[in-house]
Amino acid sequence: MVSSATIIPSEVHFLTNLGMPMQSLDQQIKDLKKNFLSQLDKADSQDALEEIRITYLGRKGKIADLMDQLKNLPLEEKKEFGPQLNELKKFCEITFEEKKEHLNHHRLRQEQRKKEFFDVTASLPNMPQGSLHPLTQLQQEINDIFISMGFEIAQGPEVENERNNFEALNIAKDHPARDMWDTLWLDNTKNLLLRTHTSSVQIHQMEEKKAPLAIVAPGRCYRHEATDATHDFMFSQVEGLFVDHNVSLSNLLATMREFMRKLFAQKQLNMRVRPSYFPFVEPGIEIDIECPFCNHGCSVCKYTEWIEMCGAGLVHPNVLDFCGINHQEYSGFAFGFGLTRLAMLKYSIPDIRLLHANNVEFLKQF
Ligand code: FA5
Repeated sequence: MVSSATIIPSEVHFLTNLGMPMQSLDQQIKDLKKNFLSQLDKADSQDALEEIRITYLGRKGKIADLMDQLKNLPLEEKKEFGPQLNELKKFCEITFEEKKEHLNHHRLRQEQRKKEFFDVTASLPNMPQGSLHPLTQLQQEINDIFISMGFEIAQGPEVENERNNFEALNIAKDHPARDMWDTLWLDNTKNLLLRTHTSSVQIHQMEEKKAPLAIVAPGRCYRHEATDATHDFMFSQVEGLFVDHNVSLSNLLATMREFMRKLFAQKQLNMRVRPSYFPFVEPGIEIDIECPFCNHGCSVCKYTEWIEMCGAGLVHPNVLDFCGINHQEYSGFAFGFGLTRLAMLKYSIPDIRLLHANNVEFLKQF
C-alpha cells in the first residue's frame, strides 16, 4: 500500500481515488491523444462527434480533468507539463474541427446525390460527334478486303531516294518515263525526294522478304503538279504486289474482280482491260470498271459508262532481279490505284482538294 506521504512526485504523480498510483502524466497525455484519434476516426455521424467533443473537449471532459490535476503538481512539473497539455488541447480542437468539416461535406454530398435523379435510359441531347475522315474510312475498308483475300498490309517511307522510287523500278536516270512522275525533290545532292507513287514500297518489300509475297501498301504520294478538281500535289494510292510461282495476268484480273465486287457491295461490275505502259511491268495494262453509279452514263463517268481504276501488269523481270528474286523461278503481278480518286467516286466528292481542306461542314457529312 502506498500512502500519500511516501509518494515521490517525479515517479508517481497521481493517486486514484483508491489511493493507487496512476500512470505518469506523460503517458496519460500520449494515451489520451491515441484514444481521441482512434475514436474520431471511427465517428461517422454528428451525434458520434458530439459525444467525442463532450468526452474529450467538454468542460468536464478528459482534457479538462488533466488540466485540473496539473494544479496539484510541484512547480517544476507544472512548467514541464503545462505547455504539453495546452498543445494537446489545441491539437484535439483543430483535429476535431477538421473531422467535423469533413463529415459535413460528406453529408451534403449524400443529400445532393439523393436529390439528383439519374435516368440511365434518357437519350443524350444532340451532341456533336466526330467521325473518321472519308479517306481513312475507305482505306480501312480496302485493307479489310485485301486482308480477307490473304494479303498483308505493308508500309514504306514517304521520303524516298531516287533508287527506290525510280532506278529499282526500271526507270533509269535519263528514262523518258520519268516525265510521267513530276517529282518534288528534297535534296538533289542526296537524291532525296517525296515518293511519287507507292510502287517504291514494292522494292522495300521484295528486298526484305523475297518470294513468295502478297502485300498491299496504302500511302501518301506527292507530285509537282498544278492542282485542279481531280489532281492534287498530295494524294493517296494503294499498291498491290503478289509474287509466286507461275503468276499470270489471270491471277491479277481475278484479284481485281473480287476486290471490286466486295468494294461495290456485291454488284457484278464489268471490267475492261487496256494495254498501257509502265516501265516496271511487262505487259502493262490499265483496268477500267463499269460505272457503279449509272446505267447509261453520268457526270461521274463523264458519260462513257467506264471509270479508270488502276495501272497494273506483271512485274518486270528487271525489277525482280534487282530485288534479288530470280525471274526464271518467280513471276508476279502489281497494281496501283488512286485511293483519293476512289474516295471521290464512292462518296461523290466533286473536288479532290476538299479532302484536305479541313472544312468541318464538309467532313460532317461522313
Ligand atoms: C502509277 O503511279 C503507278 N505506280 C501505278 C502502277 C502500279 C502501275 C503498279 C503498274 C503497276 P499513275 O501515275 O497512273 O501510276 O497513278 C496511279 C493512280 O494514282 C491514278 O490512276 C490516279 O488515280 C492516281 N493519281 C495520279 N496522279 C494523281 C494526282 N495528281 N492527284 C490524285 N490522284 C492521282
